[in-house]
Amino acid sequence: MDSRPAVEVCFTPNLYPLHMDNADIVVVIDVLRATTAICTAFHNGIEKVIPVSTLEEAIEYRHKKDHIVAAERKGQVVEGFEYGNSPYSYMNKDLSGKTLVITTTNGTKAFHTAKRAKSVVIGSLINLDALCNYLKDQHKNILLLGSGWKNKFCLEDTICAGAVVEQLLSTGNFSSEHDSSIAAKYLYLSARENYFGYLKSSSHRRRLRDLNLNEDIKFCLNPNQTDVIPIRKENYLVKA
Ligand code: 3SL
Repeated sequence: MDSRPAVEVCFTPNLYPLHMDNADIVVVIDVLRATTAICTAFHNGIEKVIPVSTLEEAIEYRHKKDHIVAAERKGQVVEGFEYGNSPYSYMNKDLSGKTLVITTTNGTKAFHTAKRAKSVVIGSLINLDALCNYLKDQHKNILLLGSGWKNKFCLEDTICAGAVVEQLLSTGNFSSEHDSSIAAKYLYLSARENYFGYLKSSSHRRRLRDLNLNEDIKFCLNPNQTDVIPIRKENYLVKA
């Protein structure tokens, strides 16, 4: 039996029960766009992020001092909310000391799917190398959880998971045995020269393009723009 820690991939939240038992650290990934937006917010000074599943929960925070409340459904800012899920909303403003409360269609739900995991961190392409360096130092079993779209497989989350699998396996200190992890790694290897082109016909790229969000897509697919590693503490996220 291989005694090295495992790095495995779970394609969608509804498959999580099949994978969760062996996971010490769950990495929640929603490249387009929730986990990218969360990393961007931390990079620009947000102190704390509270991911919530429902609009009702988000509304409860609306009048709290120093709280920014964000809600996305169908790729758009929900009526009545000032913020949505665009990483650009969290740039070029003073966010220091503030708390972001955010609900999105899939990403924040995936965070809650992993609620019983010992440790949860947030992954995206924009914090890819920093995330991998952090994971390499933990010597723990890692599960990369793609947020998908309403429990359907998403290519961009899988490619990001595959990039992590590739980096961790290349150290020789991790093992991997599931076909989902092998598939994610091969998809990453095919995509890595040109994520934007590779994902041209993917469902969520098309969905966001139809909402004129091409600049968001380009930002989310541009790796290694930040070193932040959002990590769960109680029911919220802080910087590791
Ligand atoms: O599903 C989610 O959590 C969102 O990231 C979707 S969107 O990119 O805001 O449309």
